[in-house]
Amino acid sequence: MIRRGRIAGCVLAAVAASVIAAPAPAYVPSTLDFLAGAPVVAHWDASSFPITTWVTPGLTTDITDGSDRVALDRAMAAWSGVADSGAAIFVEREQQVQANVFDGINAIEFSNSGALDGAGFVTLTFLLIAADGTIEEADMLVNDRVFGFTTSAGGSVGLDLETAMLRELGRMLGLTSSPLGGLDGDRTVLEESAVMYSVSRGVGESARSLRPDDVAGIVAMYPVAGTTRGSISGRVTRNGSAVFGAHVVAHDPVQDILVGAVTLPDGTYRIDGLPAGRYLLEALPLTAPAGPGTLGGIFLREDVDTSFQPSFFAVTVRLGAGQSASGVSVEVG
Ligand SMILES: [Ca+2]
Ligand SMILES: [Ca+2]
Repeated sequence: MIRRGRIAGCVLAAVAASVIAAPAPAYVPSTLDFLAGAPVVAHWDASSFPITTWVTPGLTTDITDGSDRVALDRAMAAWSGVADSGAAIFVEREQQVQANVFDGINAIEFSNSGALDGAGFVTLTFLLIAADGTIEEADMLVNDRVFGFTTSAGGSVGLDLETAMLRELGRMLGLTSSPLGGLDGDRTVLEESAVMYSVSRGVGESARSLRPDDVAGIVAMYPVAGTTRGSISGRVTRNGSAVFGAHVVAHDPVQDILVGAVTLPDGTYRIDGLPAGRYLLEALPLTAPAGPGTLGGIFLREDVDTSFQPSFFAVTVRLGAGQSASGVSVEVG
């Protein structure tokens, strides 16, 4: 049985797109919520790598010097080059393609169609997902009609294409929005925020390299044998009962690492893909602009608890290479 999962992409400001597919952990793999039973985590089979894509010839009409293709290739190389992850994706050819057509081709379509007039999304990713969570195909639609793109980071005109591609490729690989990040006073995205942060970078902002949360996410989804990364797991409770939807953030201030996960309905969380380090942990409610709705999937359920007080864990976890720490739990108020 094949179900079509549609995952909202890089939406400037909060546009509530219809979402079938969606996730679990601050990096969050896309999950499907069939309501009965456990969530299904969307993922590519290891044999799918490297994923081949076809892209619209010449990519965006805003850029004619070929730097747009370079930007896309660099974004693909960033995901493909993560040590400890088996994920890989590349452009096989430039050819006219259509996104959201499940034809066996992973298409990246830059569209200038008039049908996009007034459309608020920058990019959308469409995943074809089998009932067991296996991603069969991924298409990306880029709204070249409404939005201007640039390859000059920090420019005052246009969205940085490499930044947009890096984020949306994460969705093609099976990650969804991460709540790990924040906005500063003038509403720009904080530098250290995950590439997959719920709020995408706007004009003049860029994030061309993966943050530790993004790296942990792709490693957690597609680990290679012998990885030296470890995990921290436990449970968040309130008055002894499970807290669903708590964002648990592991922070190593010395190495400047921030990686998070979100608790499941039973209150448990698991942060995989962690480098060795000394981690402080905090449980935070999912709040705007990275509220539960931005994660989709099971986090659209009504029993996500967003009303508890942010709480530090009593313990600091010293995690050695490849080690796992379990039972790291906290009671929140
Ligand atoms: Ca396709
Ligand atoms: Ca354009």
